[in-house]
Amino acid sequence: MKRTGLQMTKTGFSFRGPDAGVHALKSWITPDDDLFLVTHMGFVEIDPVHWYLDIDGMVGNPLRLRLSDLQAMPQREYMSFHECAGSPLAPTVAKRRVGNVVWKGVPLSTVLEKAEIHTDASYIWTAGLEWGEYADINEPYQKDLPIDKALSNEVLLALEVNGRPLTPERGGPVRLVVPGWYGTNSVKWVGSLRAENRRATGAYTTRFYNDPAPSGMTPVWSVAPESVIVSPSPDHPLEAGVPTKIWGWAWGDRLITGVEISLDGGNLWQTATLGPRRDKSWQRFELPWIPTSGTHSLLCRCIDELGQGQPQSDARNAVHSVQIQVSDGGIRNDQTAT
Ligand SMILES: Nc1nc2c(c(=O)[nH]1)N[C@H]1C(S)=C(S)[C@@H](COP(=O)(O)O)O[C@H]1N2
Ligand SMILES: [Mo]
Repeated sequence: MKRTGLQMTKTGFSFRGPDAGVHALKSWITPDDDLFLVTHMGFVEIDPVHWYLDIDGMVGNPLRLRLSDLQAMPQREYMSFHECAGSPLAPTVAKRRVGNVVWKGVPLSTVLEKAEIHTDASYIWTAGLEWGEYADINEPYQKDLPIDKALSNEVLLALEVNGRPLTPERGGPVRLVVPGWYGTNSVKWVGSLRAENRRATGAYTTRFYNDPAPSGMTPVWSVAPESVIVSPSPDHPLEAGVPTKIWGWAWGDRLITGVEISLDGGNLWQTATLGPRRDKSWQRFELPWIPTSGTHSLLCRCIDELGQGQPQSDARNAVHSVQIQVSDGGIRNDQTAT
């Protein structure tokens, strides 16, 4: 049964992101205009007055919370990178849909405690309120979280991003946010939570967003270490002999402890300077560079505190490379002199 106050404004899969890709991501906090948007079935607009969240399943105290109920609860802010895992139909293609934002909302744990979840509940199932088709299926966007992650203090029922209420396209009035995990887990337009003792049964957890692993399938949850070169970008001309720097962002569920840059397509690697992390934000890296003329293939790769790195290719977090043309300073000067 559909709720009242809901309207699909666009149907079908949709992706929006900056034209310049990762080269647009110049600021520490990504403004909404540069932050990618993804939806599988379309965008839904929800009248905030009609929105509510049902919490049931293995709970002692089933709840229905309205927006005003959530707004009256203590909220917290949490800074986190936000990254899409890419298409579930092509999971080894690196899409680099990423940003870094400050979410604000009610910790999911607060609501789960109020609902008195049973001690033997091991998963929280969540579902979005939109409807429609994706691939060849027609079912709600249902995801799940193991109870440990669901109760961790960074998982939020978010009402705001970067100091503003969530827009309808961003999943407003309320979305789930699961910092450190791929975007697919952060259910937009969230309308229900269920405590269960097994994994969710919908296509978005059983068929999509599972990676093949030696032990069977692994859910697409924790974000693997990844890094991108923001600058220089291919369309920004550089001049030989003029000092510049190579810089970008590195992130992952775990703290990034090292970034290396190659100037020669991956033969030799140099250690970049790496900045701090706040909450689960991305981290800035940079390396000074005095380019020589010609074409250069710049690469970056990172490693996290567990020693995990990035595959060279065929992975959503494969090593990022940028081809840069460097003009001969002398010729350039002659030209400008005429
Ligand atoms: N209800 C709902 N939530 C959803 C999705 C969706 O299609 N429906 N897409 C997921 C995916 S794959 C990603 S990457 C993020 C994107 O969030 P954003 O559009 O705010 O960047 O939302 C996730 N939450
Ligand atoms: Mo995604």
